Order: sequence, then structure tokens, then C-alpha cells
Amino acid sequence: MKKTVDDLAVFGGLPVFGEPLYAGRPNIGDRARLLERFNQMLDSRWLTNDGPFVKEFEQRIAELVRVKHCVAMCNGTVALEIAIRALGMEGEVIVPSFTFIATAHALRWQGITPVFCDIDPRTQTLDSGKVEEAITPRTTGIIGVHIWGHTCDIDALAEIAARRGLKLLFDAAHAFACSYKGRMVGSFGDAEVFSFHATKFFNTLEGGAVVTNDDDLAMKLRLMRNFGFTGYDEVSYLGTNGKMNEMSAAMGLTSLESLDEFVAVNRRNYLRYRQELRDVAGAQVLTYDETDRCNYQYTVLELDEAVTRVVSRDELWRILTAENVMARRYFFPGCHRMEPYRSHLPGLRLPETESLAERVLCLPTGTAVTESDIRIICHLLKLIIGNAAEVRRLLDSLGDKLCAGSLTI
Ligand code: T4K
Repeated sequence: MKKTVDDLAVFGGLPVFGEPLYAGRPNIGDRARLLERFNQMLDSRWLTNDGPFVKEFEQRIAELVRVKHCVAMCNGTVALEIAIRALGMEGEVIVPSFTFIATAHALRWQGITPVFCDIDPRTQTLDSGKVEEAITPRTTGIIGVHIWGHTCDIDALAEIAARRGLKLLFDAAHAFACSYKGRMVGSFGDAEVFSFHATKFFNTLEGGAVVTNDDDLAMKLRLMRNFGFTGYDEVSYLGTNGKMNEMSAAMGLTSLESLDEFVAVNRRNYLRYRQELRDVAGAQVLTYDETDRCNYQYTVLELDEAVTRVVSRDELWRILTAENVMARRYFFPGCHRMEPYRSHLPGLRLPETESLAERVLCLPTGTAVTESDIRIICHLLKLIIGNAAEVRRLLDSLGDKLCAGSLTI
């Protein structure tokens, strides 16, 4: 454990971890069971296109989230694109800017304009009052994002969508195995989209899914996922290749068997971070509402301005990175401040999004992170934040070197 701020790697000390400790290290289930499934797949010579593992995976996911249809896809981004197209969205669609860039790109990729809307600082998801203000005659839909697994104000968005005749899609990339008012995420709006990317707490290597209770929509999704084929020589729709392969489904089925364990480890890590940081003024671990199901996939540190005025979030991030603590600045700087959107929207200000994007850091969690790792990370955070003025003085004496050479990130 480091005793003084002079020991920090950024000021010349040795990094506290010998190897990078990543946020987003994949959780891996029973290896023997996974390899058994891989062998089964190779023996059967059925590698993709609605294979037996994909079918079983879809059925298991549908059961788990209590929804009629699950259509597995090659990743969450393509799942979003196909869902958007199958729902007939066009013109303008309202989305938060505080999200992964894929939410906006999935629209723009299809010539649809993402209309960025600010968030409610309490939920960090779409502010329903501002959604209403953003509706124009060109608006055809709303995409809410359940950020960090915190669900949107689903009731308010559903009411607006119904009253204004808009499609409602949820980007539930962060919210697999979470619930809203006791009902599993997956059955809200016209459809919801999951991501099962390697960095998600539940992964299929790469993968995603659209879930819905709408029979016609599910049929369309299935056709669009496979080039629009309705028979060997017949194409009835404009489609693409969004298929999940058997290896991903095998990984998914194996991950499902360890789902409870992954959630339990994430929860343990989250509680440990909260416990260790409970007395740190100016830095809170974002809390989860335990009356609903959560996956605790992200442990998010939120800094007050009282801290960031002295040591900015970015400086803290650089100091941690020098220690091999690879925290992430999700979702900085906000989609509206990234290309191609920034150039088209030079005057757009989203105060809540911009403030939050500069105050949060996602800390390493998951099964690759031990309780001892968390104690060390929290000790570092306490050392830095508790001695912010001294850290500031040393940073100033470094000048541009913090961003130079090996410290450039
Ligand atoms: N909507 C939302 C709200 C999303 O958050 C996402 C994805 C999507 C839609 C789209 O879903 P997908 O098309 O991705 O299924 C990551 C992920 O690529 C992305 O899936 C995720 N959200 C986003 C929040 O984070 P990066 O750029 O941080 O990922 P990457 O590959 O740099 O990995 C992060 C760190 O994790 C690495 O530095 C090291 C570690 N890592 C990563 C991989 C892939 C490992 O240790 N092992 C690995 O295999 O975007």
C-alpha cells in the first residue's frame, strides 16, 4: 500500500499493480462444459445459421426475461440496427447522448437523425420532460438506454410514445437480468436490445439479441437477420447478416449456467467499493435500487465538483492508469461531442450529460477482480482524493509531463 502521494507512479513510484487491471475483463463460466459444447458443435458440423445452440440459447433467454421472442444476433450494434429497421423508424429518433456511441450510430448508419436529448441527473437516463420537447413532425421513435443497468423512466416514456404515436425501443445493453418494478427488462416498449459483448458481465464472445412480445416484429427480425430469405431461393425482405454463430451460443449457454455467480461477484465487489469509500467526501459509488433485480455490471464512481475543481476526473484517471488501474471514462464526452454529430450540432448544449460525462469513472469489477484488488484501488482513491491539494501541487510541478511520454493515454 502506498503511504504518501509521492509514492504514486505518476510522480515516479512503482505502479501498485504489476499488470493492467481492466474494467471489462470477461467473466468465463465452466471451461470444461464450454469445450464440451465446442466439440459437440464441431462433431455436428453445424456452425451457424439458426443452429441448435442458437435455438436453445434463444429459448433460455426468452424464459429468463419472460418474453415471447428472443432473436439472437451477432452483436448488440447490429441487433439495434435491425430492430430500428424492423420497427420502421425513419426521419428523427430521440436518444440520449450519454450512451455508448453504437446507440447513435445504429440510427445514423441507416440515414436516421439521432436527436440527442439530455438526461435526468437522478436516473442518468432520458429526461422524459425533455423528450416531449424534442418531438417534431419528423420524429418516429424514442430509444431509451438503461444506463449502467439503471432502468429508464419506462412508464413515462411508454405514455409519451403511446400518446404521440411513436415507436419505443430500449437499448438494454447494460440491463440484461435486471428488472423494473418487479418485471424483467426485455418486455418493455416495442422491443429491447441486449449486448453480450465480451466486456459485458454475461457474454457470448460477441453477441446480442432483440427481445419482444410482438409476433410480427419477431418474424421480421428473423428474416432481416438472414438476408431476408424466406426459402432457399426466395428473398422477401431487405436483410443483412446479423446471425449469431454456434460458438457464441455455446459460450452463452455456458455463461447462463454461471449467471447467478457472476451477479453475486459483481454485487460483492460493488458493496466492497461502497464500504471502503463510504467516508470519502466528494466521491460516491453510484447506488443500485435493491428492490429490483440488478446485475451490478458497472461500479461507477461519481465525483463532486468540490473534488474535480482541485483534481479533475481526467487527472485522477491518468493517475490510476499509471498505477495499472484501467478505470474507464464511459461515456465521455457524450455522443453529441463526437463525430459525425459534433460537426452537425456545433451549438448543442446538454448540461446534465456534459457534467456527468466529466465526473464519472467506471472501476474494475467482475470475476477477475479480487477483494484485495478493490482494497488497494480504494486505498489509492482515498490517498489521492484525501490529499487532493498536495496532489494538485505535485501535478502542477509536473507541468505538461503528465500528458507526455509514457503517461499519454
Ligand atoms: N449500447 C450500449 C449502451 C452499449 O454499451 C453497447 C456496447 C452497445 C449498445 C453495442 O453493443 P455491442 O455491439 O458492443 O455488442 C466496450 C464494448 O466494446 C462495448 O460492447 C460496450 N458497449 C462498451 C461500453 O464498452 P470498449 O472500447 O471499452 O471495449 P474494449 O474492447 O476496448 O474493451 C475494454 C477493456 O476490456 C479492454 O481495454 C481490455 C478488456 N478486455 C476486452 C476484451 C474485448 C479484455 O480483458 N478481454 C477482452 O476480450 O467498448
